[in-house]
Amino acid sequence: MENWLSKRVANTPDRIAVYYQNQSWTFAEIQTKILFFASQIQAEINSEKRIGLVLYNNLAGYLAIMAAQQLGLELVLLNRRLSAVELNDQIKDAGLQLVLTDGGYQEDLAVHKQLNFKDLPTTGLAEVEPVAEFPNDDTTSIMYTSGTTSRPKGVCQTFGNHFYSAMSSALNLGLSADDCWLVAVPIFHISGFSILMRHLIYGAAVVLEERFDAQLINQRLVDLPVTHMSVVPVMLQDMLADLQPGQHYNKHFRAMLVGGGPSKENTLREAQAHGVPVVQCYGMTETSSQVVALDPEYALDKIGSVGKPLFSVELRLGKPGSAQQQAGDVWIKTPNLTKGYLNQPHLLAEKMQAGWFQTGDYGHFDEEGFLYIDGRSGDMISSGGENIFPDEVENALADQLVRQDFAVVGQADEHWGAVPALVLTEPVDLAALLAVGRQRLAHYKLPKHFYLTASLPKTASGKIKRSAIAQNLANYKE
Ligand code: S0N
Ligand code: MG
Ligand code: MG
Repeated sequence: MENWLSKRVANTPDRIAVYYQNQSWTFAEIQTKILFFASQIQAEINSEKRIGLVLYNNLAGYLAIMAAQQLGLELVLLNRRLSAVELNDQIKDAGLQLVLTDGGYQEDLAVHKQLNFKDLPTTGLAEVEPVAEFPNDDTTSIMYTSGTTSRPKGVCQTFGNHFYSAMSSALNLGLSADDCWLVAVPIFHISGFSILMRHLIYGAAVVLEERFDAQLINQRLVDLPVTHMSVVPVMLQDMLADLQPGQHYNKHFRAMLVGGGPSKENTLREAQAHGVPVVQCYGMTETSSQVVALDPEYALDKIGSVGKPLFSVELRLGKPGSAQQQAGDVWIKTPNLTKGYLNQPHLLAEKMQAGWFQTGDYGHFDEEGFLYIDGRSGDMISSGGENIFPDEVENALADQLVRQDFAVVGQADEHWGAVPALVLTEPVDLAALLAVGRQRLAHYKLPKHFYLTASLPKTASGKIKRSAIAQNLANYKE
């Protein structure tokens, strides 16, 4: 396909493209800024085909993504909440030579060249020749996800993946020339990045929000002509808690897309009571965002369901080749699916069967074919839309706990959905333990609860039984 930005500017140059703080820019105006930013990046690259970005949801973050795309670079979107140790693994895996970071980012990363946006050259720049094409099969974005046994793996998303994803979402939600999407989910996650791709493809405006502040965002939804917003459940909860009686979002607001983890039924009912039109959805980094969504007209009748597969998505429960089941593992087949994990093609192959991808989640259909996600195989903890694998937390703490059996498990949490809990068999200096943990792990991965017990349940082969521990937490001493 033709370069989406060039195409968009050719078609609708005068439409508003971006709102940030108290300013706005049309597509033509923002293209000028993007190409200038591209010329700044161009001055710093040699032969690299791929660069790393540490971004905030601000104008510079937006411009960096768009500019690097104009240069035909692959973007590795680094999660700024991770520790430097975690990011250095990803930088090494992706073979990055250059990482560009927001001015607000302070960590020193192990990379040949780390540059703040504010230190990019501003004079003596050569003009940029934007790429003519955004080829369907070319990777444009790479996002790392953790796994149960492997180290984090880079999910490669192609232009074709993003295009199909955007089209399927539009066929569900509808499109209008006045669409405007508020971006408070991180642009380094697919939840946020996919909005930027839809924005180019649809010609929809985006409102960039650097911080998630429920009160401020509620006010934005009153004041600005926002039609869509994407959130994870904890964000919706916070926004509803903050919504004042009689405070209503602007009359054009059409959809609050909620994904990235299970919503509580009472949150959905509260949204309904406030007249907030919720669209539940289900998707993952590997599928370049949502693959299942609840059509808004069913929002009231099918509370708790994530809906039906989008137009470009086939979904089945149970192994391909067997009869379709009413309940079982979720498998999908879709052109939104990643072409693979960076440097580790076998990892995708392991999850594929006859063209179907095993998501790792399981669920059931109701009698009308609406999908409900019931859980996930394995021990993954989903905290506020961030995934945490007990293995990575245990590995980071292992040096300090060599003399004892211990385990990290998920514990239900009213606010975050779930948080990690650490179960020990000997007392330790927790402050010292957490200080070391913090050097190695993102803040949200640190255990929030601590338990002491005489011994841990094990399998016959001596492996600690996490699921038994998770179910038994109430019986341990906190
Ligand atoms: C919920 C968020 C915004 C909270 O972050 P906030 O308020 O900015 O926190 P900080 O100020 O940085 O820190 C305050 C304290 O809170 C702790 N903390 C922060 N985040 C978490 C967390 N997730 N879990 C536990 N603790 C957390 C900090 O450590 C700090 O602690 P103290 O006070 O002790 O210093 C933030 O977490 C956030 O942005 N979450 C969303 C992430 C996200 O977008 N995930 C989705 C990933 N999945 C996908 O992208 C696939 C699905 C998808 O595409 C999708 C998802 C949603 C909607 C639509 C779609 C779609 O398909 O289009
Ligand atoms: Mg905050
Ligand atoms: Mg709040």
